[in-house]
Amino acid sequence: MIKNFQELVIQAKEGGRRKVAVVCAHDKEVLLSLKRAVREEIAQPILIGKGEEIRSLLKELDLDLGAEIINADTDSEAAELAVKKVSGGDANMLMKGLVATPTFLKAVLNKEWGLRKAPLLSHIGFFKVDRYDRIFHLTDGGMNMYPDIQQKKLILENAVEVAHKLGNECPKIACVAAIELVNPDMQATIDAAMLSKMQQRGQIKGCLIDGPLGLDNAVSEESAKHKGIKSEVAGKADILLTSDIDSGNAIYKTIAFFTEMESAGIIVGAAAPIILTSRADTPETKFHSIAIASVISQR
Ligand code: COD
Repeated sequence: MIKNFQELVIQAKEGGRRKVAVVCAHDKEVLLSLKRAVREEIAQPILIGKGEEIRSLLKELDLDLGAEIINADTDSEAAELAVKKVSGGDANMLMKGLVATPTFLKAVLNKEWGLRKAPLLSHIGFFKVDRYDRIFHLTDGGMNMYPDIQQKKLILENAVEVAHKLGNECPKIACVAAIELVNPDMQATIDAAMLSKMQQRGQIKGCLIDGPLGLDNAVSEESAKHKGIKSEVAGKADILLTSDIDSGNAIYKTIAFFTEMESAGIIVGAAAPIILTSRADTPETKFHSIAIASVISQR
């Protein structure tokens, strides 16, 4: 099981360079992340967007990425060209640059030339914080807004597949809610309990699920013990399922802005891994996301 981002980068390097089609590449942080990915021999970028802006930024940053540059006049055109590069087999992965997330994702979901594969695509954030001994996965704070129980099942199945690809054969999943008891007035607690039962009955395989669990009970054995929770998952969660994009995104950004941590973010369930980080994420986060996408695309 991959325990930290250093191990992840080593595994990404073993797979050799992957072609990354970047949508709206005129972004400093994106180009700096690609600089590192090129230097580590993980990526070969294809930069798509406003050609002149990309060239002048490369010059300003004194970067030679050896990249193909493809001009696109609008963000939608850049997204379409990049997605077609991946669906046509000319690139292995897609990366979001300086473009609005919905514009980017609508191209990914295009019915004719998009990258749909699994029944539902979903976002996973990956975090390594000092106080926790493993990289934990957070889903879905980036794509699906208000998933129902069936969509939550699909989000979990995507997350389980990724955990398996990263060497965790039976990930522990916590369905996070505000409280650890089922309250009929709180839908998140009902969904969490149902997902937990679905795993026990074999309707969701390859993992252990428990919920509802508060975030504290999910990642702290001490907290779980204090509340008298007996669970194989509590305090040891590998994957946190959030009830909706608001809570997922808020947890993602709280960790990113208030803690010392390493992180990454990708969309899974598509025909190829998709690197989707927030505009505010650092070049390091974007680089880790390229590395994780690369490892997943190898497997
Ligand atoms: N996986 C597979 N197919 C999907 C998904 C999905 N996650 N979401 C929608 N579809 C399909 C639908 O079945 C339908 O066939 C078609 O796509 C259009 O569906 P709509 O009309 O519900 O979807 P859109 O195009 O209006 O919106 C899809 C987005 C992913 C763009 C939308 O859900 C969105 O904006 N999500 C939030 C993204 C965001 O702002 N993230 C911010 C954090 S970075």
